Amino acid sequence: MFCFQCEQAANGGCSKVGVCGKQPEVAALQDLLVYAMKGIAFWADKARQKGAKDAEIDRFMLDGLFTTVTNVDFDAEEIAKLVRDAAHQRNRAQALFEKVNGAPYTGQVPEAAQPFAAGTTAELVALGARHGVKDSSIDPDVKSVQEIIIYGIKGYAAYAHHALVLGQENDEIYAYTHKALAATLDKSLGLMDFVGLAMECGKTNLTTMALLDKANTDAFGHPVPTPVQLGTKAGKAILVSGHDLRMLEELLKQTEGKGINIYTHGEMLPAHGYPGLKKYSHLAGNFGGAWQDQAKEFVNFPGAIIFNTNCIQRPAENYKDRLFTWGLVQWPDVKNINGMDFTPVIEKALALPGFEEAPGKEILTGFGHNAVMGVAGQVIDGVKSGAIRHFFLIGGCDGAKSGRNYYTEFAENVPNDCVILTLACGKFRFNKLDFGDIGGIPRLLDIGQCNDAYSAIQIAVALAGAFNCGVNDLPLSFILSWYEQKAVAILLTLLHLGVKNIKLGPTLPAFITPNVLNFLVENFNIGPIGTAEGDLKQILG
Ligand code: SF4
Ligand code: SF3
Repeated sequence: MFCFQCEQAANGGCSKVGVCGKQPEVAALQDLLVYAMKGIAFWADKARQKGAKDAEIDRFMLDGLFTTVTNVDFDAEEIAKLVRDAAHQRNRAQALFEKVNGAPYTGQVPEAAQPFAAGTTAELVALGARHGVKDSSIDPDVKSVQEIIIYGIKGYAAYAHHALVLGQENDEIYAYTHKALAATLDKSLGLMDFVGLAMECGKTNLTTMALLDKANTDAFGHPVPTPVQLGTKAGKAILVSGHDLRMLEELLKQTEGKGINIYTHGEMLPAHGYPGLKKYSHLAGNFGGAWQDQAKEFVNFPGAIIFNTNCIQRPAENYKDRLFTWGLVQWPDVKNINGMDFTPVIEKALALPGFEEAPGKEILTGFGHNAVMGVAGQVIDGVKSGAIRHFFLIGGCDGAKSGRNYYTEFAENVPNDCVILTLACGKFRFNKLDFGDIGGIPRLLDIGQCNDAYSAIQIAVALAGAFNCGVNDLPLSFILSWYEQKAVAILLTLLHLGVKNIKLGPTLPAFITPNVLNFLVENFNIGPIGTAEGDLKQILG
């Protein structure tokens, strides 16, 4: 195996077993799934160029790509099933093209787009081992940008999937996905073609985040600033981890009046801000810290636990029997809920002791674009009067590697006349600290999940409009942390929007070659994080 798609990648890439817990056969099957997706895309793109499309194929792409995101699916048999489905969808995509074309394709069909025998899991593992990420026939810089594109697509596939669960789709997303994946099979394309496609990937992720923002806010209303309880309520308990709000809503409905309290974990924290979710009085509070602390913390959760998206880790034996996964998230021997019937989770919670009453600290969430625009006048006046000197967007993923203390130190050292905007799970490094306020505006504004980078962009654009300048001219700095592929998608969006001077950490991606890094530095002045003190000094002068 060889995988270097996430920040945890060991010594430039995991080659024996994943630091995340991914076994070699799972890695081979995921590689084969991505390879098969390229093959489907080859035909689906050609069919689209002639005006034919197929919703089943389009949606299958989201499932297949989201499955390969870090910390989503560790179950070889489940991935093998998807590979078999992919062989079938490939055949359907070719048939779709031939039908609209009125004749078979006469050009050269790359190997990835040819039919393949979807045999036993062992046979698929062997096949997958031949189609890994390493490919010496491709120029390393081209390969680097191709991988950036593929990871960006994987990232927004997750967002598009959440939007689809809420019934919202956008054809632009499918069209770009097919075009870009098909392009990775086209040997006639060069480095700058892929650089263009990478920028378009950022644009497509912006479209996807906007779609998800619309899906979430149409369904649950715009988030409003909301205090979230970190203590516990007396009663049975279920912990929900992940990003999917629709799944949480369904669980809230099915547990109403049953004496079960629902707690959020990790990226579910911003759910408390949505009127359509906070109206449930048994949405009790937030439990634990960021995803990488789950094994240590879940042992102390006396109820059922369910993951609806990344990031699941190898479950410890002391909570595995009360752990569930939902949808595409899979861990071998952990019960998966496929669909919206949460009876097994509810029964498990009822059989467990639950919590005693123990009120705790409260933290604030719910500062989406709508809420922040509501106080835009105050914010603008604050900047004009000098009461607010600078904004820092300190956001992104969290992770287990050392070096992430930088983000805590940075937030702690931001001067009192500056506002911190935060989003995604990186906020758990500092969101329990007291930052106070500036004239009634909290100094720490939790914008939401990683996909709510859309809100951050809306806020930045509105500020730029108010001050009649570009986003790069605002007193605003981006201090980002990355871990998995959604962060790649968001980074591409910021680059697509022309955002410069981003500081990225805790380490730079292993899939970026020195030449590609130079390109990013020259064009966007993107740079690695240094020390919190040094970076603050450099930014604030
Ligand atoms: Fe390693 Fe990350 Fe790939 Fe897991 S997803 S195998 S930790 S690079
Ligand atoms: Fe976190 Fe996995 Fe990336 Fe949604 S939950 S940001 S790491």
